[in-house]
Amino acid sequence: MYTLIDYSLDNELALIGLSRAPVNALGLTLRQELQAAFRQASSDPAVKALVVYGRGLPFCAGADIAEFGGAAFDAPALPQLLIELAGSSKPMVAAIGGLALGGGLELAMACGYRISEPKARLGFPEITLGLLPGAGGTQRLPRLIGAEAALETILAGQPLHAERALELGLADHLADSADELLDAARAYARELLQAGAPAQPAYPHAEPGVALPDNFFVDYTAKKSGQWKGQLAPHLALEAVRIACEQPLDVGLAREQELFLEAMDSPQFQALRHLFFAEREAGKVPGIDASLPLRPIGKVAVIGAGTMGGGIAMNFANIGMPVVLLEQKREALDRGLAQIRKNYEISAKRGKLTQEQVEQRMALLAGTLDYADLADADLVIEAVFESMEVKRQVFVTLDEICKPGAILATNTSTLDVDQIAAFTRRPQDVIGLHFFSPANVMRLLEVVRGKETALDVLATALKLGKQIGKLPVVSGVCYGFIGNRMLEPYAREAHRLLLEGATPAQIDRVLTDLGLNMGVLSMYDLVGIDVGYLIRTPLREALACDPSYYRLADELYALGRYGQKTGRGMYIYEGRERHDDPEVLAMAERLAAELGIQRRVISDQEIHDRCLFMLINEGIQILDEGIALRAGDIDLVWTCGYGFPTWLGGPLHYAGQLGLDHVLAGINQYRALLGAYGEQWFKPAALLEQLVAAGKTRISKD
Ligand code: T1G
Repeated sequence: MYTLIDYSLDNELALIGLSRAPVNALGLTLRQELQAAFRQASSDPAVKALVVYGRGLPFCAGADIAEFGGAAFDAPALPQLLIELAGSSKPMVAAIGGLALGGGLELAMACGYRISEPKARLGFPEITLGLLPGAGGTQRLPRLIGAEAALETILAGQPLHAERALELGLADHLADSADELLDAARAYARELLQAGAPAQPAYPHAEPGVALPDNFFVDYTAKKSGQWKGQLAPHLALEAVRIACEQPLDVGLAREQELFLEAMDSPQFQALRHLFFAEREAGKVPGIDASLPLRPIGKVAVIGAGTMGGGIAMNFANIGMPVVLLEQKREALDRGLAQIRKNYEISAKRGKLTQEQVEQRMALLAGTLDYADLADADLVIEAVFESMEVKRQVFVTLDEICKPGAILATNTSTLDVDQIAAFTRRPQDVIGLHFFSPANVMRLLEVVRGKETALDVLATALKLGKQIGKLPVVSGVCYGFIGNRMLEPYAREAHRLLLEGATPAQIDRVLTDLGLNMGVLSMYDLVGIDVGYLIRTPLREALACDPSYYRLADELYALGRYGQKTGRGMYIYEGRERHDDPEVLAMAERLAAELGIQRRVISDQEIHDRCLFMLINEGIQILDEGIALRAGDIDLVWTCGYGFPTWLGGPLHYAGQLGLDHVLAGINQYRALLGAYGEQWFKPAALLEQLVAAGKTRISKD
């Protein structure tokens, strides 16, 4: 009778097991069957109580995101279904195993009672999708745990651990383990019946607004809205919780629906849903499927104990994997290990690690000055100086000493991985693993496949990347791979605009107003103008055609003004304070005169268009060359690695929102407006022209 529900009777209990792989997403069929099973149990006089659980699966990951814009509201729509369940005349126990997220937690809250297993996670990720809970979450949660805790939970988007859910009153009990959850839920249901418990107990915070200080929501918005820059959903979620504090439940549920539909109609939801599925697509590479055997990785070696090497090593120690860290000199090695310990101690101070975990992880990290200690490593990652000669020496040595089948990885950010692979007799075992600094924090990992990289090496790197909590994105070999290659023209326009009349502060403000974490010029001050200068070395010769190319940055480099690290770069730094530097403005004027550039007032729109259109154009070119497999991969690189606003979906999704024809017209307009400079740089990618000619609104190669 049911295909996605396991319905069974245990004497006076009806057990409703959700079983829609892989995460019990509440798609139409599951909703229909859940409604039918609920009605069957409700109308069966032998049934006195119901238990809802995830049968061999997580309890429920929420509404089926793939259905939005489709069957999401086909009857029984989730909000209406949960109102029906909440009106049950018989006690219902939700047995939460694994996770209850979004609509899944709303389902659990529509049941009168909740029992969880100790490792379960309960939360509302909707805000990360540009949404808000839309099936009673904003109305029931405040009544269960109080308005402030509810607001924090909904706006955080991060799940609560079961212990915390118990403390807050979101869960009533904890089972001893996941294996015992269903038995414990059945026992709990019987206890309720024994005690004559009501089907729907009174809410602990029946009037959640009573305990709030005056003007709570106004003050909360004033305090937090800076963090919400440009995002719609947090404001809608706050409004929904405010309604919960002021209106009866049925009024609040109706208002929540209106606010949810407003969020769902927003471009921000489209953008965040795009990233949600892009993230799951990123791990799928043609030619790699689950049957491909991976290379066993039991021991990792990292060469270089500097900032990058130390951060890289931490990723593996964090998952319990032994790491040997190689340096050339004892003091460098000791310094590196000391820095790692310091990083862990900071996490411990913040309560993210126990002291025991710090010691466990440090015990996994062995230092050495001897390459011979790398001989039995299954994976070696070099994070040495960004020089091809240094990389050559490292890989020639690794080729000599590493065991057959070991994966040899370079952390280079711009050098040619194929050239590095060719230093060895085993290019099939060589791959790029481009971590982003700080390597133990940043999620993005560019996995750079050389032309000879073996499929099993690539597959192993992708799986390991996920295991260490990274978001691996595959890139082909080219200058700067995906991220840094796109950064080059984006930042080039910012630097050129300085000569044409814009100021660093204006340029950075336009970009942060769009939603980027940092303006590109202050980003270079953070990373180091010297780093930028060195990274551009391979390009400089090829680009001698444009004497204005990053000219002001090169002057600052020559003056030793590297940015934050020297207290002066595009800006002057006094501690954390950043100030405009009049000498930079004067330098820009002088250089413009030398270069014959007519300075003028530059509009914010021009800054936006020139920087973003060049970023987008390069991304489309990368896609066309096959360096990136999908537009979504490119969007992930820039939202996860470069602070591009997630609610715009990444540069290429954003291009679709702007209109590809608008982007192409803008590029052509600036090519005409900017004379020789425009001719040099504002060349539209052929794929962009093809997409526009075909009337396409989104970017894909197929
Ligand atoms: N809808 C549709 N598909 C989903 C899904 C969902 N909610 N969650 C996961 N999947 C698919 C995913 O695309 C992938 O598919 C597979 O399941 C495994 O996922 C009304 C409006 C649950 C923590 O935001 O956070 O409820 O690639 O690779 O790493 O108020 O998936 O195998 O074909 O991520 O173990 C709210 C989103 C929805 C949860 C599991 N819920 N999902 O992580 O596996 S909106 C969410 C996740 C809502 C209500 C509102 C994670 C996970 P494929 P995976 P995982």
